[in-house]
Amino acid sequence: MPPFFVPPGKTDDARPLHRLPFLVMMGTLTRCHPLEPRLMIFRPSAEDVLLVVDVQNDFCSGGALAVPEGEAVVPVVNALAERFQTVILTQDWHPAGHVSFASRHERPAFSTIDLDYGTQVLWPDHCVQGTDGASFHPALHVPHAQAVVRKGYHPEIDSYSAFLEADHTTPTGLTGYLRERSVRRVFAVGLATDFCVLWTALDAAKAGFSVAVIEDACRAIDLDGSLDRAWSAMREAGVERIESPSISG
Ligand code: VGL
Ligand code: ZN
Repeated sequence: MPPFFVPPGKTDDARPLHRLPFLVMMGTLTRCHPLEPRLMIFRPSAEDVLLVVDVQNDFCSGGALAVPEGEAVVPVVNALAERFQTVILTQDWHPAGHVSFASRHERPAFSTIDLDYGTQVLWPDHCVQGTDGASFHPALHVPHAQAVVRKGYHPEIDSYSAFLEADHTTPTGLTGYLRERSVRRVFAVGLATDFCVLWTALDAAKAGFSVAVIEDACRAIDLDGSLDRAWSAMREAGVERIESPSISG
């Protein structure tokens, strides 16, 4: 590998190609914000995907499993999406009587039970296939979104993650889809930070993608400290925590 930098006293005129990798890096990777030098700026390219997690009516005000301020992510996500060529939406998509519904077990909502695949939080019935609650928020405006990944449709398995169901084995197909499209970086946004965004970001990192979660484009449920635990787990997994001004247009 030839050196990128020319020793003092020499000119690199004779070897202009040596500068190419550096210029390529400047063009497609990161640089610093001009006013805030420590803020990394990401310029989305064809290798980046904006993954919009579960921006659905049931997770917004008035919905069956309303996330506090859930709808506040909508304008932030809309603006971010304009900066990405590749946008994928996910949709929580449960059959009636789903195993994650408290009503199925005659137990209180937000209690937990042990299932074959581990501990399951029991939720109010939400995002039932084909209902208004399962529809995207009406103000979500991402006409160029290229795929919708539905998850949680197996009656006996939940799926917070857009990559792997809660049994940690059943794939949704998203890993293969992104790899075939040569995606290398995943920017995750949406609802809820401490459940579906969390598990999606962790599984994306495990699958070998570089992952960032854009915090101001997410809102959390925050059940018994779950939000703090979520950020710790993401930090340990190497997931970047960034804010939407870090994405350049
Ligand atoms: C979610 C709880 C149950 C989420 C989905 O989108 O974070 N949370 N189902
Ligand atoms: Zn769900």
